[in-house]
Amino acid sequence: MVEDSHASWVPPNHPRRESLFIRERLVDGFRDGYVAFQGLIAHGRGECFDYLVGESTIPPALTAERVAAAALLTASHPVISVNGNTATLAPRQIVELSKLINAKLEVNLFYRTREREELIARVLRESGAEEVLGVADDASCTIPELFSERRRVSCRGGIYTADVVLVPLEDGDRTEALRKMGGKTVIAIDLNPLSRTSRAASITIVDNVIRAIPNMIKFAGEMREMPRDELVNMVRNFNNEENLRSVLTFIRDRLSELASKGITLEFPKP
Ligand code: PTJ
Repeated sequence: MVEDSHASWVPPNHPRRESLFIRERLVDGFRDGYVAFQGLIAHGRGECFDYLVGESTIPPALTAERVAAAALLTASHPVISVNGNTATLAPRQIVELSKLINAKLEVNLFYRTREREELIARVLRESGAEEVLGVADDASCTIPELFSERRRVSCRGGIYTADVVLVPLEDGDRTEALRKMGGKTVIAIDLNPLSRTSRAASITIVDNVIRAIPNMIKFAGEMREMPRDELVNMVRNFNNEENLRSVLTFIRDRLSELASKGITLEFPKP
């Protein structure tokens, strides 16, 4: 359950209460100046795909979350990239995960402004982060073959030199550019299994950031004492193509079942 300051006006028995809370978080982040206009549109797209998976973590997503935790635990230089939507949806969880896996946090924005960078860094610090990379002049390294503002990254052990990068919820250009750099495992969290991000990542988690990050925290906690070889093998044996096919198959089967069972709500007969 998402705790929220909107609890007073959303009726306790509203059938979409949780979803309304989450939506309000985006609006709050937008009003506070760190969620982009376009972040609101992105959220709507995410909600649509969330309906298709049943607004819960589906088995292939759980597999990807477990493998992602293994990749992060065995990384030499893990980095978590944070944008406006992630900062408003799961700030404390992102910081908790970063501490658990010893990852750096870096602000990286498509719609980059100095004000948004600083506000997101502040949100992360207020959520317990000690260091936040990628703000102002710190973002002075450039990802090759990338022409959006996302190309600007920290040279201080951030995305530029990372061997494993977690990119929750983004547009696909950077994921592709990071893969092209070589030597980087890119973990994406994206509810759209067909997005360029999903198709370009090394490990794609088709799940809502709201659920995926807590799941990864749980897995990282459980797996941190596991032998390193076992974790490395988990990552090696993971096949993203197969996993994405399982996501599509899951959605297809779910829709077929719904179509055969019937989807309208039942009401008392007049
Ligand atoms: O904060 P900035 O400036 O970096 O901008 C962030 C946005 C999200 C606006 C920017 O990266 C963007 O334009 O992204 P797109 O191209 O709209 O892609 C966002 C993807 O995230 C879409 O495939 C959505 O389905 C997906 N998505 C949206 N909300 C969630 C999500 N995936 C997981 N969890 C969500 N809550």
